[in-house]
Amino acid sequence: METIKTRAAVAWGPGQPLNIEEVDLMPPRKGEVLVRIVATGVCHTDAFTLSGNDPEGKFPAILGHEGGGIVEALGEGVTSVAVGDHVIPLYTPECGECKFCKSGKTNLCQAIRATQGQGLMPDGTTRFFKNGKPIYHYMGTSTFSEYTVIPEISLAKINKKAPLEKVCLLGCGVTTGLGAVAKTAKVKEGDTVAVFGLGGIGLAVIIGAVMAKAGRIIAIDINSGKFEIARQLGATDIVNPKDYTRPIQDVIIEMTGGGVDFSFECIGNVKVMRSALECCHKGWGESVIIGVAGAGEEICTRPFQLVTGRVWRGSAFGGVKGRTELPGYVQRYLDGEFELDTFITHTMGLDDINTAFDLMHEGKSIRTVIHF
Ligand code: NAD
Ligand code: AHE
Ligand code: ZN
Ligand code: ZN
Repeated sequence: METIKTRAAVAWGPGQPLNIEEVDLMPPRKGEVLVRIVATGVCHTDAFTLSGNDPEGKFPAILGHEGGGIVEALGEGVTSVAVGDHVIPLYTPECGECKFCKSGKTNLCQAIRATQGQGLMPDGTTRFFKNGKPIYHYMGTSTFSEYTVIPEISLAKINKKAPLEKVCLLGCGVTTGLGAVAKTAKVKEGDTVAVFGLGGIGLAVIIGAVMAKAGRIIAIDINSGKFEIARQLGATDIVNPKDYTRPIQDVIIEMTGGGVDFSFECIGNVKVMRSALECCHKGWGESVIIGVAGAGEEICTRPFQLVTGRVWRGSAFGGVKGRTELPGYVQRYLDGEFELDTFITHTMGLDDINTAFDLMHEGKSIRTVIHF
């Protein structure tokens, strides 16, 4: 196979708009797969990296990690997917062989984490080039390109009946929220839940909490434009911190007669992470950090908060193992267990992708899906 041309949105530097252009894409090497991306969501993490606040951010790069696509060609030795298969790229791969995969305790496969974090394929090189100069990969996926090369262990093969322009959202946001509730927190019937931040992640947490039959779901955001959807999805209480002068954790503790069983931080704000921990019930409340905070940011609380039984934990991709478990989430969507349409507030072509970032920053979108 020859090097091909692909249309991509290139991030040339932090804080700069993406540039839509043709770049060169080398064929897949051993253990790699060429995928045609049919659609991709735009997640806040893409904006976070583009902003320059991601310690792992490298430029120039092709961002995007919430995609759905079709296998176009196989590199040497690839056996687990075939040309024509429908796939969701995984920023959390699943090799099945590393200490992490074998532990049964985590989804954080580390087989290719080091090179992935450097914007490189597992062999330490890139497949994208412009005028002979390398362009970095992103999160092992680079879905803001019509064609991309992805390691075999970073592909989940899914049911072909699933519409890729919808289930692409299971490549990050929706799975992250659903999994954080079911797999990380293990919310049980009757539990009280607080959700901080009502973007794609927070709304998926609400859906997950409804599926877990949580008794009370408190939705918190500073953008009141998010409340209607949160209610539609099943939030029982709405809180806007701007309506209060006292700390929001105090408000929630009072509302709930002592605090929540579980809270989820879905923003990436370290001050809110503290509130999310401290609104948890003394003795047992657990707070799950999902939001990604910028370089140099640190969380803090009084250790007494933990001494007195609150638990702080984190969740990446909802604790979901991509190759073995994600196809099941796609099937559950097809079976009607949850819907995705509410998330998709905007659709557009790749040429307009900078508008998707603008809409996110203006708080006007939940998810924009880019159709190629
Ligand atoms: P988003 O921008 O769509 O939503 C964020 C929401 O937080 C918005 O509704 C915004 O109004 C609200 N918000 C901002 N500041 C707030 C404050 N001080 N108090 C209350 N609400 C506030 O983002 P998203 O795509 O839903 O992503 C949310 C976060 O989750 C990001 O940090 C993203 O990087 C991270 N993320 C993590 C994972 C993971 O696996 N851990 C996966 C996906 C996304
Ligand atoms: N590069 C950042 C960390 C970014 C981060 O935490 N990413 C999440 C997924 S966000 C998806 O929208 C994740 O899965 N983290 C686990 C991992 O191995 O990256 C930094 O701070 O360096
Ligand atoms: Zn994401
Ligand atoms: Zn592994």
